[in-house]
Amino acid sequence: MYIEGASLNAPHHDLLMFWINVLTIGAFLLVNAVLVYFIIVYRRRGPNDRTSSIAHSTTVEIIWTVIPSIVFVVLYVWGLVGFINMRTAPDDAMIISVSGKQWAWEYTYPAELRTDADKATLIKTYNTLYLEEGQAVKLVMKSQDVLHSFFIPAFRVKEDVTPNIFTYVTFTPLIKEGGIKLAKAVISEEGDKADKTDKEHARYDIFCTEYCGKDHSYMIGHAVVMAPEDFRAKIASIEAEAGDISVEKGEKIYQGNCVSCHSVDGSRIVGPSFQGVYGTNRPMADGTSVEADENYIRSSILNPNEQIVEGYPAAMPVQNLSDSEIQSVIEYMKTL
Ligand code: HEC
Ligand SMILES: [Cu+2]
Repeated sequence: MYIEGASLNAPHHDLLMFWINVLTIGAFLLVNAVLVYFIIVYRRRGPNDRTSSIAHSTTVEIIWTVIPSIVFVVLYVWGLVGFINMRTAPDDAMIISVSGKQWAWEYTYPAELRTDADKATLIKTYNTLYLEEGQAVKLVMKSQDVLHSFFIPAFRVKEDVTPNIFTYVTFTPLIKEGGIKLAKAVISEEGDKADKTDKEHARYDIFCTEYCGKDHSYMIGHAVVMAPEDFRAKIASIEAEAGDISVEKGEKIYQGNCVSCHSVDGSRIVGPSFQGVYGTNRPMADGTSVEADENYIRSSILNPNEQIVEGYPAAMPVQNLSDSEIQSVIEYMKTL
């Protein structure tokens, strides 16, 4: 009935939820059965059938006060234990910073994971959150703009993400069958676009679950849980990638993500050609003009609909590229 739980706390939540369902459905059926029974047995049988005036029954009142009270106290204590577990991060929890914005999630991993301690490379990913199996994590979260809410159903965690206040969730992720299936399904569907290394790993959905504007429904991501050695290797490759800025890398990204809409030979496709754009003045749809420098290209990639080039539709989807990828695209555009 539920998505399979994939964190250490999940079984506790699921069992409690199961019994709350059993009790509420049971109480509903009991109350309605008694209601129907009374309607039939005590129906008005004629014009002179008067209700006897019973004002009070101590026995009945004690029964219907004491029994539900015991049930509620049990549920309360049971829930409290789960809540305390859910809010207490173990001392060795890995702290990952989460930043929500319209409409993406950004994750920054702890500096201790760096293999090259001399360089201050930030290890960041967008939308995909990489986690180590069995390692407790604490996600410290904030929003760059409006109210969002971070939700990973499989881990049974959910918390609002607000501007100005840090909030957190903590859990210990596990590799479960449901997650492995999800990872495999994606690999076969998206063919070679999917990350082949995900094969042996579990992948779970992440949602923004607070309506946060036009593209709220696209604010989805994935948590990929990996065996410890694979996790280290993945983080090391993200670190290496983050330090790598080059024209060749920019050209590769262009071929992979932009070529369907932008040419490099001056011809018009869906969007303007990249040829000769860098450093020139670009006419905007609102009549102003903007110099195509690094900032302009960066914001064109991250917020495509903020500045629209004159004569073109606002048809460019948001490109979730990392900082080094954007830098590489800029270096590539300089060569055109
Ligand atoms: C689905 C089509 C589409 C894709 C894919 C796309 N773009 Fe665009 N892009 C457009 C359109 C349409 C415009 C013009 C309207 C606007 O300014 O948003 C544009 C405008 C731009 C501009 C401003 C160009 C100028 O002439 O001033 C830049 C820079 C840009 N895109 C970069 C990229 C990069 C980099 C990628 C790939 C990572 C990319 N785009 C992928 C459609 C696309
Ligand atoms: Cu959101």
